Amino acid sequence: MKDHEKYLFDLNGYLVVRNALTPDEVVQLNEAVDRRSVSEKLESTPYFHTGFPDVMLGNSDPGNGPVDLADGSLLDWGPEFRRLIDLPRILPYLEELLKPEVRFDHAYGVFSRAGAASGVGMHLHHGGAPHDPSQSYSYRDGEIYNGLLAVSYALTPAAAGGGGFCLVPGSHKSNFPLPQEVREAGSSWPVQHVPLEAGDAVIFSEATTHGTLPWSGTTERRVLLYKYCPSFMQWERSSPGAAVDARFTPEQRSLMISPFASAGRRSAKG
Ligand SMILES: O=C(O)CCC(=O)C(=O)O
Repeated sequence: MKDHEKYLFDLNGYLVVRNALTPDEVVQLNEAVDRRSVSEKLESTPYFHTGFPDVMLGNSDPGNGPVDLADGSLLDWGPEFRRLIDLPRILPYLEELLKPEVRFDHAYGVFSRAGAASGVGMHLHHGGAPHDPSQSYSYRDGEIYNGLLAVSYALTPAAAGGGGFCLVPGSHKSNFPLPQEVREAGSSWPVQHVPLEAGDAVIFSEATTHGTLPWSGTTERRVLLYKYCPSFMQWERSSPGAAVDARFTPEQRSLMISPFASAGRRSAKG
């Protein structure tokens, strides 16, 4: 992680990594998403989250935001999805931002129908206050520390003004709870939309107030979220959400083992 990237992450609570996925990886992931009949499902449910451990299933009311659809774990959808656990382009960022070591926690997908079909987005959530150690941000003795950290991969472009991921820059360090005026700000300051090309990734602290603006893009919105913890912590009850077996490389398995505090002992090879 370069010094200017550390500066920006510390300042804003997020960082955009352009071309985190190669064009080939974007094509393969989109084909794999097609095989899960996502476009067909979007005909009846214009905005949904899926691929997470079933225990995360919550919302069934489209008026409240994304509907949660059960379709098994994203990690069981194919090798294309398992490969993202330790993507070489992203892993160095995780190693810098999660101490003492990186632990993969869970993953899921976010999908919206093309056009102005989804009238709602996902409300702004989280922030520096009230303090929640499981999704917190701090800086001490020259090092950055995070609780839950997210990597969001765009499989389709998100043009400026077309909706999608948004956040309040700097809110990972806010000392006051999210005011109602900001919650209702839509895409106005201080809420910032994050335009992306397919293949870009957004790395963000879960302590940064974030949400989703209603989608009016001309393509489907396809986003994959991979979430990580410091190695002593588990965030999601059924983490990592899939059997940790020979489908995963030893390096991936070492990121997926149960949380514990002592550092330097997370190799799944031995
Ligand atoms: O739609 C997005 O990119 C963000 C989704 C989100 O904030 C969440 O799943 O908690």
